[in-house]
Amino acid sequence: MIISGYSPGAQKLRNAVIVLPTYNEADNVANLIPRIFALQNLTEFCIKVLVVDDNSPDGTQAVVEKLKLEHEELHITTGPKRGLGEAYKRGFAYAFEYLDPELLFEMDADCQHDPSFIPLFIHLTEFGFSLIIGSRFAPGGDTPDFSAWRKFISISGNWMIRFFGGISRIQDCTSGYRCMKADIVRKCDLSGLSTRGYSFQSSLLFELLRNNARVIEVPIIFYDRKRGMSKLSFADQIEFLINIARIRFKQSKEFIKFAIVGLSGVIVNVGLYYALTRFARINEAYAQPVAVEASIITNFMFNQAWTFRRRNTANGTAGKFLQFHVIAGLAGVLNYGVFLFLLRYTGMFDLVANLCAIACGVIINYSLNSRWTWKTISQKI
Ligand SMILES: Nc1nc2c(ncn2[C@@H]2O[C@H](COP(=O)(O)OP(=O)(O)OP(=O)(O)O)[C@@H](O)[C@H]2O)c(=O)[nH]1
Ligand SMILES: [Mg+2]
Repeated sequence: MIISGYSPGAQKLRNAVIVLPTYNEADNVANLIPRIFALQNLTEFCIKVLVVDDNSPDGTQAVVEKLKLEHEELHITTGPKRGLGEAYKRGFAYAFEYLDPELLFEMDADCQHDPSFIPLFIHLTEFGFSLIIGSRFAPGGDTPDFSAWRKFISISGNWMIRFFGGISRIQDCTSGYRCMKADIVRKCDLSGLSTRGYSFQSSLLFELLRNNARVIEVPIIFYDRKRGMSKLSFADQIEFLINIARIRFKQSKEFIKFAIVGLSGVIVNVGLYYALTRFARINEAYAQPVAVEASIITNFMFNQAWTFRRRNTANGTAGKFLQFHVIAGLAGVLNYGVFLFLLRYTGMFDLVANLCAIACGVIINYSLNSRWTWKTISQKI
């Protein structure tokens, strides 16, 4: 495919790094790498290929070293075998340090991913997409060589991750053919992601979405490998299932913490109000705002030190403190509005209406604080 608007020969300042993890892929890399570099003139990006090899005993490294003599943009990093996820983490870290990527590709080295999609994926990033997925399950995509059993495993696994993980809009969550804007990958916290193949891919997808990746799926046909052996094991499939539960929990963990902190705020609020009015004999009109402010302060401190402690955020503490107050005010108004509405227009029992209003307040409070006050900027790999 030729993408228009680019004149070959122009100096290329932007890099697209294709990260190819390899374990015993000597025959495949000899075939694939020249096919990737043949696309160099079809895009305004400089295509760089980074092989991440785990000391393959079949001589993959020797093949790559030989190819390097012909392709100056071919790079290799080697290390011990710790699974596909670890290989990708190592590859991304290497690319960030030495290759100055604007785009990062994930791609299997076994020729199951057709490299001719690379220029199209790159082109799509110019339209604001930050994650392009080569999708086997989007309309037009297919896995014609899969056995009935593998098709079942693959489709049901994908279905589970889509629906339990709350990302039903993505049709292929475990595809290993992706193009990502490097800026968004930099923001992801990769350190805690699984080490194995499928679970790494789905966990990375969640991290990318959490960092507001704009996604498009491009249908691909995924044929069986022609050379070499698959590394997909039964253990990979088990870990994939366990990982779905982990992702579900991770998705709700911060929210649960936020709700617990909110509850502690209620205790602070009521306790302080009681102490001020009963023991210090302070007028209710003064005691109430003091109690509210005290609970906002303790809530802020706990959220900062516990709920969102892993987040690497853009704002300083003073800014966050201010934003937290603004949101508390907004949530308070919403809470009151919902309460009045339910009471007046639905005839709901007042205590139930109050509970519903509190639930709405907590959700809006969490959503705004998560997206604004503790908005993530960049997390170290
Ligand atoms: N560096 C490294 N690469 C790996 C590791 N495991 C798999 N790979 C590579 O990751 C890519 C995908 O692995 P495959 O075993 O082909 O997995 P798959 O394509 O999902 O499964 P099949 O369709 O059965 O081939 C290939 O390029 C492998 O060589 C690993 O532990 N370390
Ligand atoms: Mg494969």
